[in-house]
Amino acid sequence: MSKIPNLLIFITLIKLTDFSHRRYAKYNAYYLFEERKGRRFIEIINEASAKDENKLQQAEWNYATNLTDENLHKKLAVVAEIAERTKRRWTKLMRIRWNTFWDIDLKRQFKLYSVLGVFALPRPCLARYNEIVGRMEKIYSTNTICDYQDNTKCNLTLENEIAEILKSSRNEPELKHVWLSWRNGIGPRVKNLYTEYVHLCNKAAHLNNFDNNAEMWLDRYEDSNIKAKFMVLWNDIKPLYLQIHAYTRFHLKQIYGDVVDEQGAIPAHLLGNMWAQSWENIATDFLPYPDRTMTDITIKLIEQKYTPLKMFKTAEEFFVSINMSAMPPLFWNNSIIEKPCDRDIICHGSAWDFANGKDFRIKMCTRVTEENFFVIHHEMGHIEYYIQYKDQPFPFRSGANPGFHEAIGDLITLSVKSPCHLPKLNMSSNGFGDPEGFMNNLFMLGMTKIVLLPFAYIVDLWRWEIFAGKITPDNYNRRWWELRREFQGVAPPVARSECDFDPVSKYHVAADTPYIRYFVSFVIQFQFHKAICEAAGQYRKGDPNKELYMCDVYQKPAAGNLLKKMLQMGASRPWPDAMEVLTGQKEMDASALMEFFRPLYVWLERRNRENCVFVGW
Ligand code: X8Z
Ligand code: ZN
Repeated sequence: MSKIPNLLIFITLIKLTDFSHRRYAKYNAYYLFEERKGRRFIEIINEASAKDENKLQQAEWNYATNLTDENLHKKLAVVAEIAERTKRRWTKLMRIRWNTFWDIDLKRQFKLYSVLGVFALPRPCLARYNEIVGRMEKIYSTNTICDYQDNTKCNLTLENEIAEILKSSRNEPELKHVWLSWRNGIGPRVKNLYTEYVHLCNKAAHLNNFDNNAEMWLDRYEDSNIKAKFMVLWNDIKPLYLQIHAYTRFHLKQIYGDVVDEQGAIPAHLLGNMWAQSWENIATDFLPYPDRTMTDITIKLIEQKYTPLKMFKTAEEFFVSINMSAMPPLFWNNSIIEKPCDRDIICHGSAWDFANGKDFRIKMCTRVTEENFFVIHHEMGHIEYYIQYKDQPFPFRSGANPGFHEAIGDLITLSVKSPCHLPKLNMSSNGFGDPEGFMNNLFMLGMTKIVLLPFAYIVDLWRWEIFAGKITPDNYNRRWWELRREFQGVAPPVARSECDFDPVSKYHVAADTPYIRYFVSFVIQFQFHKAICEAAGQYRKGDPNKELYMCDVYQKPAAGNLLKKMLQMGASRPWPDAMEVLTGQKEMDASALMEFFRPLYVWLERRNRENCVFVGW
């Protein structure tokens, strides 16, 4: 080849490079300027957004702790005012070309702000949406039922008498009465509101460029394939659930006879819980080793003169023992930990972040029971998360995903409920410290942790289908019971129709709170447990003295220090990065959970085989 064309090409290339370089520099200067502008802008809106969030939380707290129409209207006014301001900020924000920013932290803050959510609704629609949710919450929270024996006594509440009956009664007609009355008091009153609510949620989703509200809810998981991942997790865990289900049905048949079908779905009112989401309350009726009686923690709490405050202090002490935070002074001043008797409040437990770095609260109608003792740990886990990420920029003050937030307190309860910890609280009975006692303990845990999973899955499978228009109001209840049967293997005690509306008898459905977060939490808390136990030297794979279900991280700061590293990140990175900081892996994965319950799985499988129990339904 001749040299001349080569030279020409060379010169042309230099010219081109030179030209594109200059153009690139110009381009660069423009974007750097835009990025600097973005950084200044974000500081301003972070401050304004935190202030607005504080105002919104105040208004929501006032309604949730005193369910009057006046407080609802005040809340609607505050929402309208804040939505206007947020929309104005959003419009400015979207004029900035943040997609090209180099600084990934800054870009992520813009990205998180770019989804307006329900604030995108026009003012009257937003007001109506909030009014509907407020009304549904109130109907749910003020629902009472009549006594089975005495139908003039009609002030039985969920937290008190109803929970107690479901826990201790084995009188099938009474259980059916309670189950039905609770649903009769809510479903028919809420059905039309719910239909309108679905329409408004979808309208908001469309305004945010989502196909429907399910897509908007799932956006928090930042993974377009997340639904498929949930299904994989469920299929990994299902064999264990099937064994628990078969074992439980076999024993319920012995208690209730003909009411229970040997091979069918279990009647939902016999499982010790209003929604059959946790079967722990009936577990003591058929422990793997009935001679090794389980500790009744409720009795121990009462014997040891625990008050709601003492229960909170005990939970706090655990967190502090692993070098996490004590609850700040405002927490003790502002929280509501007992049901006030002079007004209606939402009793379902919740933890609140008032977005100013110092005001964090729990609202809970605490009673001195085992279940409440663990709910306190759960709620305090939320507060620990809030405290750890309080110094992050405002949009990052959130869980890595909603499931992470739900997992923190529960993670601690895995230690508290371990056979090693209960004796430290003076809460173990004789025979607790041997392998048979351990198996009983693991069974009790399975009856809550494994049993919740299919329930948590279908609460949102059902809502996703509704938001996607696959189920219409004339099929709401039918589809609900199809899913209940298919995934949980439970059935209603009497025929249901579309005049009933059973899903809304669950708080989160009435209160517009997504539920798949608990499914996520109940899987990943075992991954977290494995990681902090390893860090604390309390777990070693393959070591029979350091099994996962035995681990207690109490007084092990190494566990808390590792956990804090992840909590402090808040939502600053996509959740797989946060997961990696704590566990070294980027995926949600059921193997830690299956390892934890392995001895129970082996035991149940053998026992069901020996008893020729049919597995499935
Ligand atoms: O709602 C809760 C917490 C408040 S975030 C008490 N939980 C779910 C429920 O009660 O249905 C915790 C576990 C499941
Ligand atoms: Zn929670």
